[in-house]
Amino acid sequence: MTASTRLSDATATVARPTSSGIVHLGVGAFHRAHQAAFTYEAALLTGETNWGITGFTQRSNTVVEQLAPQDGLFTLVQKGTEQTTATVVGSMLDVRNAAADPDAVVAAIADPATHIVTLTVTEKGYRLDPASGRLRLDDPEIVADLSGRPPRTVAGQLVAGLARRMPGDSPLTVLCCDNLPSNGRILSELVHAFVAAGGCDDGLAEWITRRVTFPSSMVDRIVPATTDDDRADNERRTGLRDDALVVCEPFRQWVIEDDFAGPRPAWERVGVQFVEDVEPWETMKLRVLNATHSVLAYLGILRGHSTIAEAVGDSVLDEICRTMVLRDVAPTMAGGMDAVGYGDEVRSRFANPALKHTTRQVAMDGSQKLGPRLLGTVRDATSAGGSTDILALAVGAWCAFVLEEAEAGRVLDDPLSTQLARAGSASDLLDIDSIFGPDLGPTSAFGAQVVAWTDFLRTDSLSEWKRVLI
Ligand code: CS2
Repeated sequence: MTASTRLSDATATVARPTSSGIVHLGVGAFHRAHQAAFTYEAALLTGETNWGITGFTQRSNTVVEQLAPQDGLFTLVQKGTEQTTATVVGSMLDVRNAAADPDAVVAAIADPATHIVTLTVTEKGYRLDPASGRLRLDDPEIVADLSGRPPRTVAGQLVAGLARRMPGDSPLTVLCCDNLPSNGRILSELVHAFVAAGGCDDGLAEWITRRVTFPSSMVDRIVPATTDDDRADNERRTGLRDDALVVCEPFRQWVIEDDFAGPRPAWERVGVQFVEDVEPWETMKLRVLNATHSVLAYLGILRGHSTIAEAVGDSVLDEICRTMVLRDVAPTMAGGMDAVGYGDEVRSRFANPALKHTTRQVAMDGSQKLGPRLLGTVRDATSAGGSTDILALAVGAWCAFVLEEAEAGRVLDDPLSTQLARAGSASDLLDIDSIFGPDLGPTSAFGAQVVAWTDFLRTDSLSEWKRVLI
């Protein structure tokens, strides 16, 4: 065997499904380490062969180039603090680029053999106004899809696929797996908003209401970007080259609202939880795990830490995160939810040094992440008369990061990068309505706290940081 023999059906003995009951939009590393792995294990247990996945990337061809020559196979490397394990996942049957072949995605959604469409397109992929959670009907790509071109946006693809599916009347479950609050409801509203704006409904909205479900779900697994070192280690170990390899932590969780329009894999047999109302889970994950992650990313970068593990190992930052959950987040949480205990568990997962999850990876797309992770809590805490001080520090950390990146001449990895680069102060940033809404702007009480923290973070020396906690 030569060093460059590639992982594929010809070189690995891996059980494969025979048809795709699932279409997935957004085949990034997270999907492969999460839904694809759960689905593969469930199919292995039951022997059902129709739970293959046909995946679509939305723009980049990289994932297609990585997976297609490997017949969709990829290695999942789970890095624990002490132990690393690796398995090959066989559920991806086909991977295509939706931008290059827009009709393929419409046809796959319409195919009656497809029972479930899952999505991980990231927060920005939905083209929502972050403050209101509504589809941005003035987004140029949405406008272009509405004018009837082959669809390129998620809303356009789903609606075109559903319209083509309607004559066969076969039900469908559309399962959002992105980090958004009430993600099923948001996606359902987005689809209906697109249908209404299209102006030629022909009974589609009514059919969708009757035959299509949008369960909410909470997904969790830390999946850092794969590095060349990860791929080289694997090649040394197995003798096979795997360009599609994915690295993740051992922990994984998936909680789904039990609202399926048709059949689904036996996910409950591999640890997936089905519940009546997923909202308490989603809220806790977003406001504790993802919020802590973002705080560690922005403050971590300001303190010179390149990984999340380094940032949480910095006792000042660890303490800030613990205090944020205890003082500002936990009091807003529904009774029965142990936000403080969950926060402690989360920080010990973040401390896993094997993961090397970079602060810059978590810092990207801040304009889309602040709302679901921090600002909802700010609103709840404010109306209950609770503390928002450390939440303001968290938002101040984002402001300081954005301002310092602009000063250093670096372009932000954020869909609002142009607008953000024009801001000269925290007040300018707080003035962006699509992020902060009309209520959390620079003249609000919260805005004043954010401005004060941003000034502190940009002027005070490292030793002064201890003051933060007093
Ligand atoms: C992270 C998440 O990149 C980010 O913003 O906070 O991707 C996080 O790793 C996952 O939600 C964990 O489930």
